[in-house]
Amino acid sequence: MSAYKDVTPFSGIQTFLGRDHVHSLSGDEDVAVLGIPIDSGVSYMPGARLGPSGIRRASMIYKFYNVNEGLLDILRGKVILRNVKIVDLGDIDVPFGDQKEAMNTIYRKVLSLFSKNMETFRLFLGGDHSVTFPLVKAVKDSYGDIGLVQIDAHLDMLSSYIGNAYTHGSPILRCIDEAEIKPNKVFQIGMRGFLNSHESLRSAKKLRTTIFTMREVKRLGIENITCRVREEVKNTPIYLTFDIDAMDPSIAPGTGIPEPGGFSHDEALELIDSLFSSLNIVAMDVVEVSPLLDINDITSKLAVSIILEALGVKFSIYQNELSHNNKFI
Ligand SMILES: [Mn+2]
Repeated sequence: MSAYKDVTPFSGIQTFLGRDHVHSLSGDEDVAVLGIPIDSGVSYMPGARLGPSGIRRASMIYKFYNVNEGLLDILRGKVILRNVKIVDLGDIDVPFGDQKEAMNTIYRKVLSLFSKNMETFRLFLGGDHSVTFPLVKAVKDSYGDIGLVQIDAHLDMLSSYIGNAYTHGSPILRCIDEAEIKPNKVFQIGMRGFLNSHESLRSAKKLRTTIFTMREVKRLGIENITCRVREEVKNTPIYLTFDIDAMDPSIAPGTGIPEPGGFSHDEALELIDSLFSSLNIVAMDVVEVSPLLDINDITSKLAVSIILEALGVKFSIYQNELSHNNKFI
C-alpha cells in the first residue's frame, strides 16, 4: 500500500507507520491520522508542537509492515492491522498568536476532513492538551452524544489560566461547558501530583465527572475501572484523550509537565486494552509529547506503542497457529 515500505526506516518522507499521505478521505479508510502541531496552550515547558513529527519519526521503524500480512504481536500471539487501511492526513496548519482562532481552525478543519467518514477511526496527534476541546467538539458534531475518557495526571478543569480559557489547563472543562459533553460521561483517570488545583477539583465535583486518581487505579484495578465506565456509557461513542504525562516520567520524560508516580508501560497497555475491548471508542488523541524534552525519542516511541496497542485491539486477528515452539513450556 505504501510507496516506502521497502526502504529503511530513516529514509523517505516521514508519515505515520510509513503509510500514504493523503489530503482528503475517500471513505474506505479504517484509520486516519491527523497532526495538530501547536503548543501555544502550554503553561510550562514547550515543545509539543513537535509532537506529531516526533511520533511519526518514531513510528517509521514499523514501516516495513506489509498491510496484507499485518503486524505480528508476538506477546499476545495475534496479528494486528492486517488489511487495515491507515492513511496520514498530515498536519493542520494552525495559526499562532490567537488561541481562540487556533481552536476554531482545528474544529473547522476536522469537521470538513471527516464529515463523510463516520466509520473511519480518528487518530489525532497533538500538540498540547488545548487541542482536545476543538477535536471533541468536532467529533461530537459528527456523532451526537459522546462520552470522554481522559487519561492524564491532571484534571485540566481550570476555567482559565492567566486570562486564557483555551490553554492546556482547561480542555476538559471546555468540553463540558462549550462542547456540551455530559459530565456524567466524563471519566478522568490517573490524576496525581500537586498541580491539580482546588478550583479544578471543585469544578469536577460540582459537575460530577468521575475521577479515578492514580491511587484508585491501583486499588480498584483496571478491569473494575473499565466496568464502571462501561456501566455509565454502554455503547455511546467515546473519545479517548491520552495525555502522555499520565505515564511515569522515568519512561516518558519528553513532556512539558512530568509528574512522578504515573503508569508503567504494562499498566498503560492493560488500560488501553481493557478500554478498547469494552467501549465503542471512535476517536483518540495522544497529546503533550514534547520531543525537545525527550531522551533518545523514548517518549515518542512510547506514544507509538500506546497507539499500536489501541489500534491492535480495534483491528486484530487472533491466530493460534502463531504460537511458537518453546521446549521449556
Ligand atoms: Mn492534560
